[in-house]
Amino acid sequence: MSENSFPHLSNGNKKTALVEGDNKYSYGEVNNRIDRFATGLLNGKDDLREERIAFFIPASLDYVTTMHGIWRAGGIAVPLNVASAVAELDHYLSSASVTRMVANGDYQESLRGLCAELNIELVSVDDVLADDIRELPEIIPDRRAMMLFTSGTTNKPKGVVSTHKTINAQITTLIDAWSWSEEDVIPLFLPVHHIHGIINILSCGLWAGATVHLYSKFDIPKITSEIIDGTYNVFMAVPTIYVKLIQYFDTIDKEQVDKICDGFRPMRLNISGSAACPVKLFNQWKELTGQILLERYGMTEIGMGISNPYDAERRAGHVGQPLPGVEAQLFDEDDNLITEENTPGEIRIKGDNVFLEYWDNEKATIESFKDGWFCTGDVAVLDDGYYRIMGRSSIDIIKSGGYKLSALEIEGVLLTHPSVSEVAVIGVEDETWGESVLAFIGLNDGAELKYDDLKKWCDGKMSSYKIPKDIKIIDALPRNAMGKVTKPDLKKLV
Ligand code: MLC
Ligand code: AMP
Repeated sequence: MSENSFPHLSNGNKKTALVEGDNKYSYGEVNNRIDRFATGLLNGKDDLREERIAFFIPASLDYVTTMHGIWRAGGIAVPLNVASAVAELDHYLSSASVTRMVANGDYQESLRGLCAELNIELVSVDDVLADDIRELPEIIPDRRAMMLFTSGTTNKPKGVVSTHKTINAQITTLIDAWSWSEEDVIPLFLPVHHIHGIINILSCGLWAGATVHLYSKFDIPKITSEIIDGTYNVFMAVPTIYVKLIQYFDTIDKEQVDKICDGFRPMRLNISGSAACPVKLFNQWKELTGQILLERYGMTEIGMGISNPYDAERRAGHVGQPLPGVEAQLFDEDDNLITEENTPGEIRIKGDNVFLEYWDNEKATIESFKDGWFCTGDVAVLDDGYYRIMGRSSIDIIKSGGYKLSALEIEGVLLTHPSVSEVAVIGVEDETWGESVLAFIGLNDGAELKYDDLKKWCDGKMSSYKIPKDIKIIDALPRNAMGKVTKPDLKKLV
């Protein structure tokens, strides 16, 4: 695609694209601003030639301007988590060789020291916006477009690079499968450094000509008051959000709960994804709102892969069937294709939706593909025609609140605490978060460690959702004959 193929982003289109607080912006206005931003970024050059430009901006008009401006000018957009700790940012910026950073106001101030240290030019959106628009480069679909950081089975997060073609495929399959249209109005309150917020909500919304309401965080009172007013007809969230809404209902009076549920009832679609939606939650939501949640399965490297149908049975505890244009198959540990039902295997994916590479990490890229299939590390069965996710092949990957966390990354940080001699991190089942982080810690001789002190110490070293929710002090970690910590044995201690 040429980036400009978002069909509704065109001059003169008066339809409202974005709502941010009391402000509304039409597709035409947004389009013009993107062109001005792209022109400013180019600053006389003909093409950014895949320069990595990071931005530290919550969901907003400025976020959209920056993302699309980078795309149109031929750069690689690197959206960052505005809740990141400085130590995490250092890794993202260095490993992506970022040369420019876009941030406004207080966010900009918080980055000044780090950007100076890394020799990164720090600019605001207003600094970049040009007064007029110059010719922009022609972008061929195979060009790199975006890099998102994902935690995996390695210590530090890897940069997942997608091309314009990847992004196009990820968006258009959902436009059709979920019947997006110009009539749609959706709130975006998920973080905008992950595909759930970026692709499924923001990009699909803008591609379809819908209206996207932008929130910098999940603000329950504000969002539910719009729901009561009937503002939205589509709602997409991680399971934790549905849990938090139900928990909120326990804190307000019944009349108010009924009003909110009546606001959800007429919506055309409620979606859950990014982590398993428990059957209990699926049923509770149906009971409360009449909505049959559409659960789907995706991953940073593939966008959405498997989805329950829009027009047919949405089955609790199942993620559905491969989306149009996506091939999905299960393979056993010897790489044999599994064709029969109810036999667990790793989900492997092929299609234009699959990412190009891990940035500057050929080894990891090669290792994550087998015979052209991307190996997700998720284990599933086919159950009466629908995929059901069983879990992950790696115990070191934790899904908490919809965030994918690496146990190894968290262990790496905790090990630098002066009292800690050894540590093993696992995910434990949690009703609110899906899984929560638990750290087993061995202490140095004579050392003591209180949870609250450790929590405080972790501040600034990792994002808050990575900080263990609990710790257990242990004399010695269980190890096998090779000296490797046996995490399944730790799980038994919980
Ligand atoms: C936050 N807290 C946690 C936590 N996250 N505690 C345990 N486990 C977690 N995971 C704690 C904080 O430390 C803080 O504690 C308190 O909760 C409030 O923090 P918060 O950040 O204000 O929480 P809240 O706004 O309620 O966040 C919940 C959430 C958020 C669900 C809105 O986690 C979220 O946006 N998740 C979505 C992530 C996402 O988009 N994933 C998609 C990835 S893409 P204290 O003590 O300081 O008060 C992908 C592919 C696909 O997965 O298929 O989509
Ligand atoms: P991320 O790397 O953050 O994109 O997270 C992708 C991972 O989220 C997948 O590999 C799965 O483990 C998990 N995931 C996404 N959707 C679902 C779902 N519906 N059910 C279970 N796990 C899911």
